Parts: sequence; C-alpha cells; structure tokens
Amino acid sequence: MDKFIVHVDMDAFFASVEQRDNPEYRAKPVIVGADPKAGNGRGVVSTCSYEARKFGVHSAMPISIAYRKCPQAIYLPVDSAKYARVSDQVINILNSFSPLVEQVSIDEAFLDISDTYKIWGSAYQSCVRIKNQIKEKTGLTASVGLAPTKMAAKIASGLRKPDGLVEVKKDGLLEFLRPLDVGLLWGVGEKTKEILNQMGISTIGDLAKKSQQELISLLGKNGAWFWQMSQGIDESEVSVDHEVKSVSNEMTFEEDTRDKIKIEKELACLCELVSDRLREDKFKCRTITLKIRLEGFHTYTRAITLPEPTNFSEDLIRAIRRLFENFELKDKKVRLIGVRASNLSSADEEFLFKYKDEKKEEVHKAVDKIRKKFGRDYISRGCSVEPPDVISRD
Ligand code: TTP
Ligand code: MG
Repeated sequence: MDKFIVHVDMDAFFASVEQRDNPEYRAKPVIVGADPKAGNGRGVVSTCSYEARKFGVHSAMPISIAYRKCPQAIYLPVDSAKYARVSDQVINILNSFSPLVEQVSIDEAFLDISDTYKIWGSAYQSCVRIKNQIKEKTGLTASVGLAPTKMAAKIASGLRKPDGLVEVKKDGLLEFLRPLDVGLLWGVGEKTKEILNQMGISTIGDLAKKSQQELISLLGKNGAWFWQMSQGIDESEVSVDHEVKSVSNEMTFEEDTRDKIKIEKELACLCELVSDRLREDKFKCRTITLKIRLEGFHTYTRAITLPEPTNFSEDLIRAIRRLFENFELKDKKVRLIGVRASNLSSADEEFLFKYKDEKKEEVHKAVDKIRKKFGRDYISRGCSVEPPDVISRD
C-alpha cells in the first residue's frame, strides 16, 4: 500500500500568533524573544516574522545582534502559555484527519494519512483541507509537505514557506531529492557536510551516485544510513507515542562570570530542577550532560553515563560537578550553563535485583510533597540556595 506522510509546520509561529492578536503588528518586523534593552539585552531571538527575516534576523540569534540589524522592529516577550494553547488547537485539528499524528515540536507534526485520505478525495486534497482548517480555526498559516516518506515530507514543508504546500509523488521521489543540498538529509550536520563537500558531494544526488561501501568507509556506520536516505529509502514510521528523550534546563548569567563557586551553585539549582521534573514525569536518567557557553558564544557539552539510572538530585549534582571540574575554562567567562538528563527509563519499573535506595526515595518524596504544598523555593539544598532564572526548558 502506498504511504502518504504529511508534515505540518506553522509559519513564524510565535510571531504569527502575536500578529494575529495585535493587528497593528501585521506586515511589520516582529521579534519574539529576550528583552533587547536598546541593544544591551542578553538572551536570544525565539523567532521573528518574515518581515524581520528580511533584515537578517533569525531564531537563536543573540538579541543584541538582532537589535543592531533591525532596531525598528516590534520586540515582544515569549508568551509560552498562549502558544501552547494554539499548538493544542492545531494538534486537535490534525487528529481529525488521522489517528496517526506525531507531534515533534510546539509547531510541527507528522501525520500518516495513508488509511484516511480517501475521505477527502485525494492525499493532496486532504492537505489543502488541513491548511484551510488551520487557517479557519486559528487564523494562522501552516506550510505542509506531502510525500511517501517522513524525511521527504519534512523537507517538502520547508521549501515554499510561508503558506506552502509541496507534494512529492512516489515515482518523483528521487528526482525531488536529487538537486537538494546534502545538508538537508537527516543526520548530516555541519561537520559531515564539510567532509562531503570536500569530496565534491554537494547535493543529495551527488551522494546517491556513491556506493554504499564507499560511504561506509568514509563516514563509518552512518554511511549506510546516509546512503539509504539518498536513495529515498526511509522507513521511519509516524509514531503516535512521541517519547520524551531528554529533560533539560539552562540559564544565562546576568553578567558573564568566571566565579566557579557561583557557577557551581547555579549548576546545582539546575540539577534540582531537572531531577524534580524527572520525578514528576516518573523518569530516571543515565546520561547527564553539562552545557557551557563561554563569552564569544562558543558552546561546549560534556556528558557522563552512570552505571545505574537515577532521578536523585544529589547524583545529578555529583556528576555535573565532576564534568565541570574537568572542564577547562582557560580563564574565559561563562555566559550560559545547562544541565540535560537523557537516556531515560521509566522510574516505575521495579529493578528487582538491583540496588534501590529506599531512604533516599523517602527523602525525595517528602521534599516533593513540601514543594507541591508551599512552592519550590520553600525548601532547597544547601548548595543551591537561589533558584536560577530559567530561560529555557525542553
Ligand atoms: P520553527 O518552526 O523552527 O520556526 P518558526 O515557526 O518561527 O518559523 P518557520 O516559518 O521557519 O517554521 O520553530 C517554532 C517555534 O519554536 C518558533 O516560532 C519559536 C520557537 N523557537 C525558539 O524558541 N527557539 C529556536 O531556536 C527555534 C528554532 C524556535
Ligand atoms: Mg514553524
């Protein structure tokens, strides 16, 4: 049976919601993110309207640079609760087109409409309907890609933004992929792209001409995967239970700092936040990652994998301390720090023959109860006195 996969991506999502709600912002450059403080602000752009993109502003750009490029823009703070409500509305609409909907971010989802498209005539017509319903019910535009594979659908939705609809037919899949930049393939990051470019491979078509063996010897086991992708082979399914893969929190210092005690204290706070969230969602983690952004914007990550899964803050703190101690600051100041817990497993599973620290569990349960009742600042660990100002979580 032929597969019809749809990828939906809302256009300039946060900024479009703001333009919808404030007609005076429409057709103007709107930048949603940190406060620019007349060019001295810290933090980054979350997103911006297409009008602002013309000035070279984009997501994740430091807000101070965005201000330099487009001082006349309308700067707005992130209203996460509002965007989450709109996101739920969009997902509800998508659920009415197929039971197989996989939300991949706040404004993006895959649908498998292979079994349901006939209700609306054709797969293409189903996509037209999806776009129309989103427009009618939320007042916003979405870009949609329709293809026989997830990867092609995702690429297709990005090609004619905003308000795009691109269909890739099964027998046109290779032709569609051939001229595209090789960097669009899933898993090809900047480094791999550079290696490939050096070999004279700049398009997916160039890659498709190589043999699988050649790519494996060049890129290791990933080579096989890239080869498959370049041949249009992508059997990944739209998975309904989208798993949470990691829990993380990060914060930016008001002022760059090289004060190690201060940094360690904030790291401990972040570990507490992450471990609270793990326990709340009934997860344990094995891998803990430290993220450090230094002045000048170089960002580094260091990870450690523990022998046993945990969601105790003290285990996270111990691991992060070790990573931080071994990280050479080289006298540079730190701008941002983050803690990520990944390699998650369910905390509900009974590890029958494994070590289980019941005393610790009791303490953590008690702390969770107190925090639920009186707020999370009511009780904290000695090494993390002030909770940090958290700027992002995922
Ligand atoms: P995207 O879909 O990547 O971007 P977008 O919807 O703003 O624009 P596009 O038309 O290109 O799809 O991200 C969705 C939302 O997620 C975006 O509106 C804001 C938020 N976001 C961040 O907060 N930080 C980021 O670095 C990115 C990429 C997105
Ligand atoms: Mg989007």
